[in-house]
Amino acid sequence: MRKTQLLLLTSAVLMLAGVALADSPITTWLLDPATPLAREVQQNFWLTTLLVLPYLVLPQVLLVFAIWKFRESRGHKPAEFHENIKLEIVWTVIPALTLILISVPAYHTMRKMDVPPKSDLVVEVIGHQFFWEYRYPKYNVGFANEPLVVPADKVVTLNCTSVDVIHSFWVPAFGIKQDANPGRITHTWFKARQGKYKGQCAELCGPLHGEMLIDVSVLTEEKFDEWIRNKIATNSEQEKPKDSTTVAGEKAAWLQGQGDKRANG
Ligand SMILES: [Cu+2]
Repeated sequence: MRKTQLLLLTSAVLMLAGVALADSPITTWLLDPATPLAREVQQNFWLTTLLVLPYLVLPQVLLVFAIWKFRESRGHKPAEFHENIKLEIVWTVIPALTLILISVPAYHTMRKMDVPPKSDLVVEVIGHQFFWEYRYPKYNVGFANEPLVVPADKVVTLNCTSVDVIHSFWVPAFGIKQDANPGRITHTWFKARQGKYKGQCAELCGPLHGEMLIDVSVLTEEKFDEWIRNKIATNSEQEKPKDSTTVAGEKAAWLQGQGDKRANG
């Protein structure tokens, strides 16, 4: 018994250490949301959890109580009754009211997500099998398979689309997850504080879906200006920006390299 407890404790400690040491894990949105929208998502999460918790606890308590209170010996004749209209109305109406309570703030948040406020920067996000391409129409800059770079505390609107299948742009710390559909443009937005954030494609889009990661660098305004100046300069130095076929080829080669590394240990 002692040994099992020790083993359980050790694995729990190791797991916590793993979480703490991991390079900015994708799951921090719940503890540390990076945008006002993500904070609302977090508040909705806790409100929902709190409101539905009684429905988990109460039946379990009643079940254990009934097992203990109404236990009888073998051969006992069971009671024969069914239906209780009043009780059934009560246990339908109360959960329905709970759902309404949950839905009000949830709809409020979803409306905010759906309607981008006046944006400071618009970025076009284009999904490819299996990487993301970003274009900044205001600066005439575009690139693929590199981190998305945006200024901090500014409203950034993303216009999402895809050239092949359905992808989904998901950055949990920003509280956003938006489908990128071929032939359609969808919108999402965020206003993030400075930092580096991770995300990934959230729509199964093919064999390398799991490698379709997202990195977002949120820089101070000065740093962003510097970055965009550099980007404009290098973009015009090149004869023409890489087209997506080149990037797809590079990505395939890179993935092949990763696979070789793994295979060779
Ligand atoms: Cu994808």
